Amino acid sequence: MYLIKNAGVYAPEDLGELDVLTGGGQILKIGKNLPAEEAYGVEVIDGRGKVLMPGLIDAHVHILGGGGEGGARTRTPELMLSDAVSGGVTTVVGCLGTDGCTRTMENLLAKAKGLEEEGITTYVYTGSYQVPVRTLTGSVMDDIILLEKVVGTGEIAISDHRSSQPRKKEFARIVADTRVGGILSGKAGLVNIHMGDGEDRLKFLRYVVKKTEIPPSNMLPTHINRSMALMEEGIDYAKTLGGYIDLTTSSDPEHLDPDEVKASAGLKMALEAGVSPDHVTFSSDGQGSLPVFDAEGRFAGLGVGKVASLYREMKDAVLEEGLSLTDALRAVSKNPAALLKLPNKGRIAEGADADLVLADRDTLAIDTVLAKGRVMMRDGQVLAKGTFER
Ligand code: FWO
Ligand code: ZN
Repeated sequence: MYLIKNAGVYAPEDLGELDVLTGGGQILKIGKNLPAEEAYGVEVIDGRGKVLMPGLIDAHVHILGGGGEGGARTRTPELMLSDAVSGGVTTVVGCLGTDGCTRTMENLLAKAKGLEEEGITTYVYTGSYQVPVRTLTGSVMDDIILLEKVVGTGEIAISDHRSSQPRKKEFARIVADTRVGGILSGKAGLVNIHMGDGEDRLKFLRYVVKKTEIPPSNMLPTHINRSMALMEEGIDYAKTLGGYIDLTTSSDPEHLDPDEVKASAGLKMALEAGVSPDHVTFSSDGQGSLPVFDAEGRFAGLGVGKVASLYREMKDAVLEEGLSLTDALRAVSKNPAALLKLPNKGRIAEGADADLVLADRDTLAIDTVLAKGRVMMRDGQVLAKGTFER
């Protein structure tokens, strides 16, 4: 049991300076001057001068590794536990990307189970870029209903030279099957959609919202900040159709697309344009490849996404863009939790999971991280290492 005393609590709403008691993997009590019952083995953590935030939720991580667009030597490495913990990320949703052949659903599920055993909370999307969707059971709906960790489908590529060039009705069918799979299993049924640089941009999503009975909350287009044109269309989609947009926080200066919008700047742009603060999320694309192709579509090099970029962009949204900590935190806690239908994640409340990040109030440097009530990082040092990490 841990009693975090006198921290500024951002749930993500600003609750002021409070004590938070955890035990059995949950947040048990939030209040003023909670007594430290040492007798029950309560360990006190001093929260003075610090802010306490919900553990971050990263809804797009290539936990198995991804890449390969430059040949086999460019297949990226898998996620290590400390990559997530050191970035304050306590929940991840794993996905496959371009390579849905050598990267398999069996492997993805095993990696998700491994990370769960090591101490963080994991889910996965079924499928990869490709259409028809490469599932485990042979059906999108069955994968979601029958496989506990499968919360949706993705990352399905559209408007991209690497997509399967699906037709809009094929796309609508994937969203429909995913939605019903979610309804029948009490899970999100969320389609994570990879947006490329193609000119059709969000046309398929507009089609689903306007021409079917499916609500926009079953679709999350990611990489919206990969160009200013897509950023602007994403803002319009969110404002006029109530759509949700996800900004990718990983970027590799060496392979930076000149037109790319930094996620923290994109969040400010969206909020200033009048997009509802509940409709913008960040995700890292961690361990995914960040490939660059030239005008003729030739591979021109690649970087690797980092889960740590999620926290960095949340921090920059506050320290560089001047957003409130609440507005910045929503994008990595409450909003992904709502879309993923994870009621016990992404918030500091009694009964919620004890996924918590304690950071310096001024620099937002991470001090302590709890995942499912276990201290994974303390005084800035990662304590919980993955099985094969030093
Ligand atoms: C983005 C994942 C991209 C993989 O367009 O989609 O390739 O399979 O590992 N990454 N293809 C990166 C941009 C948003 C910068 C992926 C990657
Ligand atoms: Zn992608």
